[in-house]
Amino acid sequence: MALKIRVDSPNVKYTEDYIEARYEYQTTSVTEGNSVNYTVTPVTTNLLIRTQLKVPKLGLMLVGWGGNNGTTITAALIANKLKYGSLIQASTVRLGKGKKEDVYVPMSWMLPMVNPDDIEVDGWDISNMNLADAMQRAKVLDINLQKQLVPHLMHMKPRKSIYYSDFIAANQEKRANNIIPGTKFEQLEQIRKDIAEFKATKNLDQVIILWTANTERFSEIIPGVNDTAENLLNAIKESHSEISPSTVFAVAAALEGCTYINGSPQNTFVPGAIELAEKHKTFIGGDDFKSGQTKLKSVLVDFLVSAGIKPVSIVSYNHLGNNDGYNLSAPQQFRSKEISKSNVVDDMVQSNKILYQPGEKPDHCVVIKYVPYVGDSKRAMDEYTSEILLGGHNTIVIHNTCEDSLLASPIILDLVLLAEICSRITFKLAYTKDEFTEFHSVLSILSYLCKAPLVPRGTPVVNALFRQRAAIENILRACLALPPENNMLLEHKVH
Ligand code: NAI
Ligand code: DG6
Repeated sequence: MALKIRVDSPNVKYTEDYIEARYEYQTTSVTEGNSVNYTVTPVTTNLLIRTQLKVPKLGLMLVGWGGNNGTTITAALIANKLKYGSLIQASTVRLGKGKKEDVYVPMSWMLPMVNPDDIEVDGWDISNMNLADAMQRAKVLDINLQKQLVPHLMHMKPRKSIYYSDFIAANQEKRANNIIPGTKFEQLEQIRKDIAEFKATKNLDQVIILWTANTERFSEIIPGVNDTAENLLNAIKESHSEISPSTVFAVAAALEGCTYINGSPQNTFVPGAIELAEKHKTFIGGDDFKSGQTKLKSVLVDFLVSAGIKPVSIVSYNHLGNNDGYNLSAPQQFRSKEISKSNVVDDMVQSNKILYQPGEKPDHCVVIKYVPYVGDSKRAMDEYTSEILLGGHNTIVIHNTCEDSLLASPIILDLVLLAEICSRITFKLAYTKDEFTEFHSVLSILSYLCKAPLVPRGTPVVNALFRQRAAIENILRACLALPPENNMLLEHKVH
């Protein structure tokens, strides 16, 4: 594997199989004191971080393959491969200071990553429409691009999937003509067979499964049913009515040793599903792609609160006319999305106790309306009202129009590439005989790409976008024994 970046440091060792970084991980521990408010202690942990160099042959299985996101990401990957003008993987990170100016490189250069052109795509849908027809139904891509892609997509047909009518909106029923019959256990077994068959036929090293199907209602957490891994497996055997299709997919993924990512807001990862992933040492990530309105919110509220400006009312409307909007026009499915969109400012609000008293929060209202005419071109309107100096008010209004699926598809790709590289990174305490260990099953590093980040039990949720991005950047840097980006630029500030 030809590396794009090579670090010249005694702390980095390159072998044929891996890069090993000796890394001083520095944190700050704070305790409340008596004589002073806080006692602060810098803590250094010496780590060895190993990144395997062999990039696997990767398969991606999308649940909801025939939907707007499913067809758009598949089309984008093919268009990119055939050089039809698609632009993917466009974000860069600052590597360091060059002779004259800062040097920025694509994030994918930091460590050897899967080339999107090499990803094999497959998937399931409750609709049997082939991907070419489904792409045309979605009306997302430019007509000329659609015409070029039809021959490449028409032979792709989604596998049969799992449909329980009360989890997604009743208005989706007419799409459901491609369903695996039988009990929940038989359906689980079929999904497992699909994964194994795809892996064997395409000779893949690894398969990642990603839910980009309709938003489901929340599942009830019932003791004895979905609260532990064992109970969840038994509940599937008994075809318990509260087990959702997305949870059956998550169980299949864990049992097949696959990473599973949830791009929708529902609570697929019931406690039993998380425990199962932990038991099988597989990775899970989610929930709900953070694409437009929420991404901006997690920047804007961070800016306001950290500047000492107090948001007191946040009102977010959007309307859209795609099938996602149609599904979300049903109350229970809207409720899943409302929960996911509403909690995204909590950590920022809690970070400033000068502005907010304990328990105080801004009013936060989320409205979504289905307006068929606008199709995939979602309109998002936000009003942020904040209190400023001497009882004054600052009101910011934003109107954003964008093709929903063109925002979500790159996020799908980033989630997959990042989850894959995480599976090749291991850690151990330096100077010990400990074994190298992997990331926790719950990949909270994916928070940057998710509206309602899933994190390991009892660990902090970070919603602020640039903190989330810095986490990714600095972890990749740590794998090369590079210090975190601190933005101090003292070299330019001191004589
Ligand atoms: P879509 O409605 O166009 O596609 C969903 C597809 O899932 C449909 O083809 C449907 O037939 C299929 N489906 C439903 N239940 C299924 C099941 N049990 N198994 C297999 N297939 C099933 O929706 P779109 O726009 O592609 O969005 C997909 C999901 O991503 C939605 O839940 C949406 O809320 C979520 N999302 C989308 C964002 C965006 O910007 N587009 C951002 C954040 C989340
Ligand atoms: C309407 O809100 C439809 C949703 O699926 C959104 O398009 C999606 O959740 C994106 O939301 P946001 O807030 O990240 O732009």
